[in-house]
Amino acid sequence: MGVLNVTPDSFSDGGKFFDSASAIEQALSMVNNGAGIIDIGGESTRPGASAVSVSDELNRVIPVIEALKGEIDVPISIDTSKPEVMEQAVASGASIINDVNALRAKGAIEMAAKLKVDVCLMHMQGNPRTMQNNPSYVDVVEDIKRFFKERIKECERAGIELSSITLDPGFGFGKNLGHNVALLKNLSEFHEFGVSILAGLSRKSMIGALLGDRDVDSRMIGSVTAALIAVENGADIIRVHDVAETNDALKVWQQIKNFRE
Ligand code: 7PJ
Repeated sequence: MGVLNVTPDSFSDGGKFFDSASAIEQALSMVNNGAGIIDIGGESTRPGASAVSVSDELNRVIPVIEALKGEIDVPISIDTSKPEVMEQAVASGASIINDVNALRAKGAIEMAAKLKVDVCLMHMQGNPRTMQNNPSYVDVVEDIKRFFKERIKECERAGIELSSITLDPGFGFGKNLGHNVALLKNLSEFHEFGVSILAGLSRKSMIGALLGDRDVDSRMIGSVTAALIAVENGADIIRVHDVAETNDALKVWQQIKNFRE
């Protein structure tokens, strides 16, 4: 899954792809480099980010989805928590809802059920504004499993089938470095729900921390390494900014793994 942020303030590439023309160029390049999904987001969810209105979010993402629709042959996912944005994005050509709020916003679960598209339910403790203020868990893996169990139950009650759900532990969303590392090491545990697992580690602060306070522009190799570990530990989908580099690493890893002497 290649990340396409159409926001002026995303932490890693904010502003770079804000106009539709460059967003389209970036999406095409990610597809050519092997992306199997393009994830479009119009609201930055980085720690401390401010909220975006429905109309601003729509104005950012809809023209890009419309322009991409006929140009790329991979699914488009919409990174949003707002039911109104889900509805218009799907009407414009998106076929996956990627919600960092796991369909907890008012009306979101009903909207996703009505639209009958695949959904990614991500775990977040707190909200983007405050989530990094002392996140705490009894047992991060078990606590998030309990959250997923509850959300899956709610989804099924609303008419969303298990087979259309993907789960994501939400690296960096209300987690300290220890929580993030524990989740990555134990990622395969989330397979107990029998659905796909998505991991988003690309350029996140945990990579910066593991590299000794490395700034966001110099986290590519660290991110590729973490992506590879996620796949080794059972991730089915990885959400990345650096599609070509991640794809190279996965190709080498996979061929060596499958090599028969
Ligand atoms: C994630 C996301 C993630 C899913 C963002 C960033 C911050 N969606 N949207 N998983 N992160 N499913 O790009 O680092 O980790 S926005």
